Amino acid sequence: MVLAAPIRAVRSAGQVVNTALARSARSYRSEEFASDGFVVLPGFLDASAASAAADDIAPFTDRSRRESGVPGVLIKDRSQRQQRDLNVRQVVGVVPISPAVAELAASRRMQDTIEDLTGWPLRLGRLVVQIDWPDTKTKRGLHVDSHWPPTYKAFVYLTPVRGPENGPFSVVPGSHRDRLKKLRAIAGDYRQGRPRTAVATVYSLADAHQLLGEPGTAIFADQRLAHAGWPEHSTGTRLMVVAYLYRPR
Ligand SMILES: O=C(O)CCC(=O)C(=O)O
Repeated sequence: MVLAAPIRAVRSAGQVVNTALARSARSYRSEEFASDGFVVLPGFLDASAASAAADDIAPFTDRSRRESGVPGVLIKDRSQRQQRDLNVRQVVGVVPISPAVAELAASRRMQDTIEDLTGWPLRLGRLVVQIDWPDTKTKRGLHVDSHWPPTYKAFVYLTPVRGPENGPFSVVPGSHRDRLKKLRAIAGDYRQGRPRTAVATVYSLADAHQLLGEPGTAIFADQRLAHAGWPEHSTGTRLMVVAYLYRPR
């Protein structure tokens, strides 16, 4: 398509300008969320509901299984489309297979919580359960989900994540507010032909906090944070609900 390249260029320029100007993170209603870009809420989901959800998902942790067998429920292995995160599976559209996740979605608690944190209405997009088998070799490095517009996620651990060996979701606190560093990262990514969401050249895992928790712990995050699954996941299959949250356009 002749117009595709100019349209992409205009979009990228728009992202750069918006990234440079973005101040909105400072105006979140929650001071903690404004300053750190995330909160960890232990016991967000009852331990019994987390355990029921983990049981619902257990049949899908069979690596040889490629089809869910349930209409509308998809099994997506990252290994089928990329060379990193080779031990990550997402089960997409989990409501029909997990009454516990269905109840969480129907409760609107995730939208209410992120709205309380940001002060903005947000809508729930995709709802998946992520299955992470141990991986100490192929984890994706520090990245953002977007530079602009901001996107948000709620993660709810369904299995214990007690240390680096369980592959915790990890973030560089406050990095959602950085603008100059992001512009440096975007420029480097552009020059090197990397995806523009890679930020490992300007942030280090040494600055990242591992977010630990028992089953039922929720993490709400501004996904402009530099983040990654901890790359020394050596023990235990990690299960977590991932809810995508967006500002309506
Ligand atoms: O697996 C993780 O903890 C990282 C997840 C992640 O990078 C994401 O959802 O954007």
